[in-house]
Parts: sequence; C-alpha cells; structure tokens
Amino acid sequence: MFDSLKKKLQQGVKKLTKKVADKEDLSFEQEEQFLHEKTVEVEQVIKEEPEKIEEEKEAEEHFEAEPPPETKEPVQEETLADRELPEPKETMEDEVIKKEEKLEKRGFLKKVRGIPAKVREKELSPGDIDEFISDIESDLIYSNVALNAIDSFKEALKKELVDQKIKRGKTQEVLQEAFEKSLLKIVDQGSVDLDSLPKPTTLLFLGFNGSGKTTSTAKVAHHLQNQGKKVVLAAADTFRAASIEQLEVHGKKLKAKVIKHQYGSDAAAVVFDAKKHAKANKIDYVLADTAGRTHVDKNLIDELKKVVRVNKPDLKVLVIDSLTGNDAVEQAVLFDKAVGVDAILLTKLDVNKKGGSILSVSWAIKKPVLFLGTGQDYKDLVAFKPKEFVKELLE
Ligand SMILES: Nc1nc2c(ncn2[C@@H]2O[C@H](COP(=O)(O)OP(=O)(O)O)[C@@H](O)[C@H]2O)c(=O)[nH]1
Ligand SMILES: [Mg+2]
Repeated sequence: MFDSLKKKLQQGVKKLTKKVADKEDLSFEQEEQFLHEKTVEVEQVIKEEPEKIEEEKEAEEHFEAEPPPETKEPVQEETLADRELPEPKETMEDEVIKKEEKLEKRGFLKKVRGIPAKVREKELSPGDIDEFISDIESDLIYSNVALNAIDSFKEALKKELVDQKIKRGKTQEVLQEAFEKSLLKIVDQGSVDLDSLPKPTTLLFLGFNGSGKTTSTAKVAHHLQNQGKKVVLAAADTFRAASIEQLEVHGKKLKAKVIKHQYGSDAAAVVFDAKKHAKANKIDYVLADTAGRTHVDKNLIDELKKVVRVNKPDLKVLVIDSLTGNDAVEQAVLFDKAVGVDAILLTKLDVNKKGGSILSVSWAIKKPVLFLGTGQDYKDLVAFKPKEFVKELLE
C-alpha cells in the first residue's frame, strides 16, 4: 500500500539529511585550521590572565588538599557528564575541549567559548525547509497530497526543525522524528470508538457513485460481526438500478437482514425502518447504504440531507475512492458542507499505490480516517491507525 508516497517521503528524509550534512560543513583542513585557532585563543587567555590562573590554581590545589576524595569525585563527574564529549577520532578537538574544561573549572568559560556550534552542531533555517519542500513538492502532489496539506506539513516541519541544534551523527534520527511528528499532525484527526456510540448505532455510508459504498457497508458489517456484534443493513440507495439486489446478495452471504423498500421510494424511510427493526431486535448496528451523488445532483444531496435530518445517524461515514486522486478533497469538502462528515473510509488502496489522499482528505475536513478498503473481499478492510501509518511511511 501507498508505496509511492512512502518512497517519496523516504527520499525526502534522505535529501534533507544530505542537506544538513552539506550545510556549512567544514573541510578537514578548515576544521584543523579552526581548531588550531581555538587552541591559540585558549592559550592566549591563559597567558593574558596569569595571575587569575595562579589564584585559581592555588585555590584549586588548596581545595584538592582539603576535602576527602569522596566529596571531590562527584563534582568532577558532574562537570564531565554535563559536557558533550567529542567523537574519539577528533584528537585536536579533544585537546581543545580538555583545555576548555580546565578553563571552565576556573570560571573562564565566558571568555573562551569553546568549540562553537559550527563544528559540532548544525541548524536548518526556514529557507532550508522551504527549499527542500519545493524540491519534493511535485513528488508529493504526484502522490495525491493536496497543496494545503503540503503547506501544513511544511509549517509543522519548520516548527520541529528550525533552530534545533542537530548534532553530528544524529541527523537521520532527528529528521525521522520531525517527519513523523509533522505527518502525524496532518493525518491524526482524532479517532472514533464505535463501541462507545449509543446502541443501536446507525452508520450512514455516503459518497460518490462507484466509490465503494455498498461494498464497504458489507465489509464493515463483516468486521463488526467478527467482533460478535449484530447488524442490520438498510438499502437506502433507492435510486440506482440493481443497488437493492447488490446489498441483498451481501445480506445473504453475511446472514444479515436487509431492510428495503421499492426503488424510487423515500430513502429516509428505509433507514427509519431499519432503526426500528434494530431497536426491536436488540441489534447493535444499522448500516445504511445510500445512493451515490455528485454536486450536480441537487435533488440527491437534498435527499441525503433529509435522511440525516430524519434519522440523525450516529456516524456519517464518507466513502472516497482513493483513485479519484486530487478530486477526493473536493468531494470531501462537498459532503462535509452538505451534511457534516464524521469519519472517512478510503477505498481501493490495493489499486492506488500513491496513498496521498489519506493525508489530503483527512486534513481538508479535519475528520479521522476510520477504515481503509484494500480489496474486494470482506476481509479487505483495515482499521486506520495514524501512528502506524506514519511509521510505515517512514520506516
Ligand atoms: N480493488 C478494490 N475494489 C473495490 C474496493 N472497494 C470497492 N471496490 C469495487 O469498486 C466497485 C464499486 O463499488 P460499489 O460498492 O458498488 O460502489 P458504490 O457505487 O459506491 O456503492 C465495485 O466493483 C467494488 O468491488 C477496494 O477497496 N478495492
Ligand atoms: Mg452502491
């Protein structure tokens, strides 16, 4: 699943890692030169302040002579533990640090600032992040990540990374974490606990034609039955030819009752009857399939509004075909405006390797993704977990 997005993001982490590595990196000679200058500087201070050094030294010797070794030890340990020890290979850096530590003990740290950040740490500027995002933007768009989701991702990355001191050898780790957190901000739009909703719970499946509403209604029924729940199906697509029969086929396979009326009849009444049936028979869930609509189907949108008004479903699940790519956002906004969407079910992720619509749709309407459809069988339904999704994208 979502192989393309995964690949693009992983390339992104690599590119940014390289950017950090290239950043203000001193060549070996420059580094040697720099450390040499630092050593001279340190020695200069020692030379210029001989009395002070003497005083300190005396005080230190005096101090060393006085207390028993147990009390002296922790003081030394604490100072060392506070310091970031240099990587072992850099012997010159080692030397400077040793001198620096000596001076620190004598209160000279303010004068000699030690090895500055540019040798041991690096920073990214907002401009670096902008540049990096514009590098990978077209890849992300290709993977169906919408522009506003990309922008938000960029801002989140800036918050995570700008002004953060990135230590040598830790770049990959720091970036990985920043990517994870930033992606999670986009995709973690809360969660839905079906068990906690009042029973019987009515789930209304809505979306465009062919998005996978009927199939998903049946898959969710199967999923709930596997958890020992009782379900009834409502054939509230009274519009499309053969839709009632399609749901009946599923009902038969799943051994679940299907409540149906005539074609052309009032969809709201079908759901109403299904709810009544559920209450009377102690059934946990009413799963209502509805007719597919588009923004031009004003009548069908009005009908959907009526279904919602009359039945007050506990969860309006928007079914979106991930293959619709960047149109998915438009669809999501349309339905959310019309009736208010509570959760998202994205289908056909077995066919669509891009996966960016998961980010785009949930970010566009700030609603959680509940399930992913990953095939045509009942078992091809995955409960969506934002953290796992993000981990998988970046692992
Ligand atoms: N590969 C694949 N096909 C799916 C998935 N979900 C639905 N479909 C197929 O998409 C087509 C339309 O589905 P349907 O449930 O009739 O859509 P509806 O018009 O929204 O009710 C059918 O051929 C389904 O088998 C999925 O997750 N993966
Ligand atoms: Mg259908």
